[in-house]
Amino acid sequence: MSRIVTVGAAQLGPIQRGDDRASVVARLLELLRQGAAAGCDLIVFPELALTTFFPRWFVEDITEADHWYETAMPSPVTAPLFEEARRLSVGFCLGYAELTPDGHRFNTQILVDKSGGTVAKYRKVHIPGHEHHEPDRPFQHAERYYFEPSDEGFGVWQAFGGRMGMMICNDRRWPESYRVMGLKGVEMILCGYNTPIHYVPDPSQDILQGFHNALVMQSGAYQNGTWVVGVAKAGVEEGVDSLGQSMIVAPSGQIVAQTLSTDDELITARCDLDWCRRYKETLFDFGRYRRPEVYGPITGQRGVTLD
Ligand code: CDT
Repeated sequence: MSRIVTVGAAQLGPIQRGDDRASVVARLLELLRQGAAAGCDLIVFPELALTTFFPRWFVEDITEADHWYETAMPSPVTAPLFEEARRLSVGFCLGYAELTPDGHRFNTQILVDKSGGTVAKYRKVHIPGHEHHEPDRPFQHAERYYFEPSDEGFGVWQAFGGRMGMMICNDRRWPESYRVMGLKGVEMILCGYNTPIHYVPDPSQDILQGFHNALVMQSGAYQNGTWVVGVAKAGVEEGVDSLGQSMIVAPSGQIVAQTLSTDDELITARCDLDWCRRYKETLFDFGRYRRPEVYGPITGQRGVTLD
């Protein structure tokens, strides 16, 4: 048996502070059309794909940052994406900053089907960086100021002929993200990211950014028998160099496609969702081999305890 989803990882190059939404949507539309021409069922865009990565600046009054957030999706400026998706019969996954009517701020990703309808919304669970202004840093990573962590957790949705999951950037470094979705039978995880090369708290990690990016997604794919599609906003954005290396990873943990540039670039792969069974029904047959009775600390505590 085979169940094929042809997926496109639509990496974006940098979005500068002065770039307006309309110009970014035009770039997304171009990638969407390239993907449709390549026979894609689904195009995955990065985290915060409509704007520059604004948490690199701090504002005293958070409402001064309201213009970076979307209050509706679709909105007049993003509606052409939904309309083009319907016209071309291709789905997409899009990351953006969400400001809810009651004033909550989330780092959000939506999954849209081939008719332009929203299948699901995911709000980022693991929020990295810091909550206060740190003036000595060369740039801020104040995601914890701009976004609250979602308590809704990780969902898996029936779409595109399979079981689709979503996570956002820092979520991909945590095995719990994959495993929660693995326990819901996920077959393809969609993940946008913005990863600065320079890790301010420990610069010795800078040279390892590409290695760590591949390490976490390849192991998450393998250990849960799922496809993983990781998509960067890459390149030098407002002076901050960000990792590219967007990739499509098979349930074996093998990388089947990877970007070569740090610009707008589409890579595609023909993903057979039935390949997931090779791992889910053998080495990682959860029902047969897992031992939840000894995993209690994973959900019972947050930090490390020493006896
Ligand atoms: N966007 C995002 O989550 N980026 C983080 C940066 C590392 S911590 C400042 C990441 O995990 O790639």
